[in-house]
Amino acid sequence: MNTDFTLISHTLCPYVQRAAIVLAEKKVPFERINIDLGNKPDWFRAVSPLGKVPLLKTEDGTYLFESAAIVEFIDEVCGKRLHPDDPVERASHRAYVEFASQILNGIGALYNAAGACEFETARQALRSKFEHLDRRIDKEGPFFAGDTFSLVDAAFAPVFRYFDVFDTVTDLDMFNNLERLKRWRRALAKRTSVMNAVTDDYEELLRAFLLKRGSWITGLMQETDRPAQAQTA
Ligand SMILES: N[C@@H](CCC(=O)N[C@@H](CS)C(=O)NCC(=O)O)C(=O)O
Repeated sequence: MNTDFTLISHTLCPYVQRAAIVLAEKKVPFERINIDLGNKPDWFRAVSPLGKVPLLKTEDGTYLFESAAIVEFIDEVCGKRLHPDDPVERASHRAYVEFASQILNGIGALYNAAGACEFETARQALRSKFEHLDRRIDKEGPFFAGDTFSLVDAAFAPVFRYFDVFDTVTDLDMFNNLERLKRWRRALAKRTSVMNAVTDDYEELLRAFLLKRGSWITGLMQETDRPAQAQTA
């Protein structure tokens, strides 16, 4: 098994987490290099066609880009397959990995929303996608396709992680009454590969990132933080 992989990363990137989770599921050791996306190094610009992370540097020095291509490559060359054998099921899993990417775009729309209306529109759009997922995921769980962890799980774990921080800021009513989804979220949060895909200071870094947005959620965070600041003053 190839153990000479380098994952070019950013501390908060959910797409990087997908690759880190799949590498961990396959028990493949890898080096992780975090780069500053606000000040991209020249070497990174030279090897990243879209200027984005993740990149996976393989043993022969090839830089792979796009998380979907990267995780499928890892799945093909390392250990037991996480993608289903059945072609229809596999195509459906690929589509739900893309669905997770669309939800990540929706999360971006939520945290970038400038005002209450925009925020509410983004919230509702996300909620309806989660309602669809709650109907689609396996009835018994705990994962997307039942008791076997798949690439769809690796794509959704970073999605749910955002809500661990959002939940400390405001009640988004995102998962209320979506019992299968809540069970899935809990199962993913307990998974070692998922826990280790970010550093211990992830929540702190995400909070700092959100506080700098100057968006509607930034205001909500400042309101939530105010009583604590007043107590310590
Ligand atoms: N479709 C890409 C999305 C990757 C992506 O958006 N990465 C972000 C960080 S989470 C990035 O590198 N952004 C830098 C930029 O756009 O300049 C994938 O799946 O790998």
